Amino acid sequence: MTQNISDLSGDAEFQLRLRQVVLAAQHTVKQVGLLLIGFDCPDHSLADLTRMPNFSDSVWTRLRNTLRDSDTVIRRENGEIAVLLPSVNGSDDVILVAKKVLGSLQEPLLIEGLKLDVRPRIGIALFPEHTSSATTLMQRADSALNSARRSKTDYTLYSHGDNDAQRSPLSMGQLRQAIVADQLFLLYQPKINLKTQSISGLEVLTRWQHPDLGLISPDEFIPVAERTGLIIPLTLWVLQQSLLQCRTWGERGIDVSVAVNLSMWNLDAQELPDQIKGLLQNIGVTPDKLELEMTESAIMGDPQRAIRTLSLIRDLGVKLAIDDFGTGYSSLAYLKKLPVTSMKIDKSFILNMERDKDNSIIVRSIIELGHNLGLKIVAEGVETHEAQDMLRQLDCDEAQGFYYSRPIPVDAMTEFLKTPPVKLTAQLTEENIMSTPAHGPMQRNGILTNPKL
Ligand code: G
Ligand code: G
Ligand code: MN
Repeated sequence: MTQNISDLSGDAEFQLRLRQVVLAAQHTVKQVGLLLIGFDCPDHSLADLTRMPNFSDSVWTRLRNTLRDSDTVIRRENGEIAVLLPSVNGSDDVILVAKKVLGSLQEPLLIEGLKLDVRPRIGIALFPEHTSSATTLMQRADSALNSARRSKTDYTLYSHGDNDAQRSPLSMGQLRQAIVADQLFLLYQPKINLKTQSISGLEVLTRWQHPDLGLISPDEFIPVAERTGLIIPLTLWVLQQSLLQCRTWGERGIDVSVAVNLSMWNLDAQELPDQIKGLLQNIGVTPDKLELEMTESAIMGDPQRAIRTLSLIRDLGVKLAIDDFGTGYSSLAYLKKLPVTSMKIDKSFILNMERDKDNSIIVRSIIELGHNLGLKIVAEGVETHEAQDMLRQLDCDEAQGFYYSRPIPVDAMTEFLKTPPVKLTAQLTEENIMSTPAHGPMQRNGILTNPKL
């Protein structure tokens, strides 16, 4: 089948072409390869440029010179570019093409007189290796592209383990709308000081109340926010709302700090320290009331840059925590250099530590390591009294988990922080907490009074 490179401009036409080549391949031992190319822009203020026609055109020209005439190229509305390889022997062939594509995009692209420094990421899926249906091939490539973006690798082959949530139909437009239309809201989950039994702070967790799809978890919308650049305004909104709430609590005599999650992209943004400083000043909250949490992988994406950004934030007096510790590919050399104040042990080690000896050994080692580095250690995913007791014995400083409270809305948290004790139970799900906002708190004046603690 020889045909000139088709510059198909609509997804519908692309699907048609896809069906053609899939039909043709079905009767041969050959496969169909799909490359989905996305562009990450280290300078987020320029990210919108990668969605402009000029940008697609430049990429287009580079690809035309690289690919075969029989390959189909399409510019997608979101600025991504899809390449269809109608007849390949297997993934090795497609990876070879992916490398050629990456090579052709190495020189910076000139857009509107600007040298645009972009990092192409490629998601790869094959028919019939990864799916037996033409219609889901694009979704597979999309999943693979998400993995490539998350792991900051140049290209990734679809793997059956890839999360379905990564194929979510959520769009940038919807998320942008959610931020302006107040569809996002915050939940709060307490951290407990294991020595004084008081609440040492609250983690802030964002939720999206979608008008049609209902409640959406951050596991679904944060990746969308990250790959569209919307994570920057989203995080600023979360910071602003959390600090406003912290101030309101302070005015009511409730002295509590808030911890906001950052993503890798936030650490790439050089203006973040100044923005945080501005928010603290304008809202009138002291820096010690704010903590920021980020995972090891968020830091290790570009450790030098992350250390620079984090140091500036730490200099403001804001506290910093490494989140989900133990799950990333941490480098002990960097760990020592990070200006962080605490370390949160990932819940996967805590959830079954009573039964799993390996996990309890890991937890013990992490606590020792963290303490040797002068860090405060927080255990996440504490669901039982036994886990709490073990952590106390291991000299862990703080704990967070369903044993104390699930993440709950602001009204419930306010009650929780100020009224008499009735322990929140793990049976309360987030959903029924939403419909029954006020319930029983377990502490007064910051001191837990439940005898089980
Ligand atoms: O609350 P839940 O367990 O569903 O959170 C799932 C994941 O989403 C966690 O890893 C949490 O850190 C992350 N998350 C929740 N809220 C935010 C947020 O506002 N910003 C970022 N970057 N991540 C968040
Ligand atoms: O990645 P991060 O640590 O930010 O994720 C925090 C999320 O972990 C919370 O929003 C909550 O949904 C989840 N979580 C908190 N405590 C527990 C717990 O005790 N058990 C389980 N399974 N999940 C928890
Ligand atoms: Mn966290």
